[in-house]
Amino acid sequence: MINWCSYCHSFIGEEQPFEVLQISHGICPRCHAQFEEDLDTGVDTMVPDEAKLTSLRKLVQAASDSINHHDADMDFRQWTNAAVSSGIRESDVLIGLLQPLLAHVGDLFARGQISVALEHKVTSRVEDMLADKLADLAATEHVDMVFFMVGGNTHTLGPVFYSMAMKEQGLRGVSLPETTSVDELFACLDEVKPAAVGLSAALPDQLREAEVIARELRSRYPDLLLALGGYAAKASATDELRACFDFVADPHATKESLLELKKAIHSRMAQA
Ligand code: B12
Ligand SMILES: [Zn+2]
Repeated sequence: MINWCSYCHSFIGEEQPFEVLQISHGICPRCHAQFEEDLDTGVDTMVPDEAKLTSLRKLVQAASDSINHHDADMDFRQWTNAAVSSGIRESDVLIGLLQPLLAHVGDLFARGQISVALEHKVTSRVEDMLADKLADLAATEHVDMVFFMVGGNTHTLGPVFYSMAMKEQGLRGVSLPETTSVDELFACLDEVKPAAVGLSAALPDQLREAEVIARELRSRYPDLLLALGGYAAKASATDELRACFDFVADPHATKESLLELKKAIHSRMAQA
């Protein structure tokens, strides 16, 4: 289930059962604070926008219908623009609509309900849509976090989505290509000197490799903030692995994890 705020229509987070691609409505922390203030003042300023709720549901329905009907020709750019023009923040569209949609596609494929061709077509349509955003992300000089794809992890959309959400928080993330070696990562860190490095792992083997890289990073760059993320990061990480990192992102709670990361990066910068 995907939880959205009924009042301001921002994405709150994913909740169990994660595999159900449906909108559930709650209240975000900011609107909750306003709600409490209204109780104190006796003036009710909070009005849920039914039309927006309906349009959000329609967007999710249109995407899931097209996938369930084995139609890979969906125009994600138009779909994203429709959501943004209805007042939804772009990073919310990505992590609150597209990410659960891609997970749904992965589940359908794992259950044998869609072909690998359809899965790949949907993914490449999302990649195409993000091509212009990547150019946009590359436009700033300063880098807060360098993403490294562990063990050739090809799930490159993850760090791109995350970097777009970081951008809205005033942080800049840059991903290295999945073919980058560990030595090239070190060379990049020496040159760019970011506050943080983020290892992205989607598969269990990649997690094991992440642990080895994290130990090496810790001894070479003791001041660098070490982050771990990706599909496998939260659910399959052992305590021993987590202890090698300063921060482990939860793929179902990107928004919360991002605020935590922002705090960690800022405190690291203040110490430097
Ligand atoms: C699209 C996709 C692919 C595409 C990726 C294209 C691309 N350019 O990204 C392709 C086709 C290449 C692919 C390949 C494979 N895939 Co795949 N893939 C998916 C799918 C359907 C969606 C992934 C996605 O893009 N999600 C959207 C993004 C935004 O989410 P995300 O990656 O989790 O990233 C978010 C967070 O995790 C976080 N994040 C990510 N990295 C980092 C790093 C840091 C530091 C931080 C802070 C945060 C962070 O930021 C993002 C924003 O919230 C998933 C299904 C699923 N449930 O996720 C399967 C899935 C991940 N794939 C899977 C598998 C098995 C594979 C293959 C092994 C298949 C094969 N046999 O070849 C290969 C792996 C190749 C490799 N060496 O890595 C499995 C993994 C199961 C497991 N853990 O063991 C899944 C879960 C499918 C399934 N249900 O079986 N895949
Ligand atoms: Zn709200």
